Amino acid sequence: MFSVSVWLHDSAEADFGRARTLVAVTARPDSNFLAACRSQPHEVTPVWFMRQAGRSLPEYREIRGPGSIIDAIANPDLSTEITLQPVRRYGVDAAILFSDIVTPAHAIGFGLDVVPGVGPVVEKPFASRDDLQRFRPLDAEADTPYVLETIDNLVAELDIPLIGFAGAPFTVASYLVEGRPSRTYTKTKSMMKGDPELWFALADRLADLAIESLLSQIAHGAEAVQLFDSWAGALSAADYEKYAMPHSARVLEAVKATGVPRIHFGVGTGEFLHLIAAAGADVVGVDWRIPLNVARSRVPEGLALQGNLDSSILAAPWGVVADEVDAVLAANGGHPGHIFNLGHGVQPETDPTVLERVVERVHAYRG
Ligand code: 1CP
Repeated sequence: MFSVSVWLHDSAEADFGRARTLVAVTARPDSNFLAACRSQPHEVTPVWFMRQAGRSLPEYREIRGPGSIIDAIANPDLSTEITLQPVRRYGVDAAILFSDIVTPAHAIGFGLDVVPGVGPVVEKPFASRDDLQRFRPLDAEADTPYVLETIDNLVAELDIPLIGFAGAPFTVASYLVEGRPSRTYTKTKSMMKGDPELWFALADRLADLAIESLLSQIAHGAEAVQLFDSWAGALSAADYEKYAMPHSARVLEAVKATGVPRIHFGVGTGEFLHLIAAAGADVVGVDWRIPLNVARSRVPEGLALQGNLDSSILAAPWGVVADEVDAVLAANGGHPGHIFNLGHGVQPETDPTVLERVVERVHAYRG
């Protein structure tokens, strides 16, 4: 199905004090998604949806059962099936691993759960220097064997690329510090500015977790990775640059040598898209707030864009949705570096048949 090549990873060595051998999967010549990630010519605009697995799919709700998503993630057969469900139904050009951005922190025993209908909840939020003791390096093979077994299953099964992912230090820190989803990020911002040394120590440990997790996912066959800094838009450009970007940049730099395309995404980051790009991305994720032609003017030549249909309009009549799909494609103007996606994740109430039609329409487009 694909060929592999072996890399020795220096930054990981620096980060963990030990050498790592990585297996980087070389591009499938037939993947429109990987070609678009590299801004290379290809036949059809590729499309996948953030949060395509789970949530809105009845077949997901049927097999998932009640309880924490953490238990589902720890079950490789179940996670494999959930990852495959949207691939079968929608005919998307990439699969995204069924896991969560808090999986590594949970795996090292930080003491968190993902509560249905709420999201990540931390038993004892990160608040002081003493809490740094609750971190240890992630050993992905030993701590998250279920994630890697899921990837092994998927790589054997899929004929499209699998996207691995991690949460960016800022976004994961926001859960650990606030203790639960937040709208204001009051504690996180207070720590950032009130005790920058503690903040940088926390963000540094979260960068380590993300690096180890991403490298292990790539070693097992993930052919692209996305760094989710979903809540980075809560920061001003200046604060993002000072307090968040250096840690994300370290993560993105650490996976660069694998050659696997790196997608970097945050909501509300239009005003500092140049920084999202400068952190070290091959593909910049764009939310629904700015058109792709404007986004393109804010990132360097040669970078691809991913986005950016407003997920909230998917409930509108089909004619409206179709026009919005066309508007996204028109704003891209036929640039080869475009991966069609939503501006953020699929919302739980989305009718899956609308997403099926979106995929058909994107694939039928000849720009
Ligand atoms: O079954 C459930 O418990 C439903 C909710 C759910 C699901 C399906 C959560 C809880 N996580 C997930 C899976 C998940 N999370 C995936 C798998 C792939 C897919 O669904 O297609 C991915 C990529 C994530 C990543 C994730 N988790 C992000 C980044 C993506 C984004 O939407 O910005 C974030 C911010 C989280 C935290 C999280 N996990 C779950 C929820 C409800 C939340 C968000 C909470 C909040 O609003 O802060």
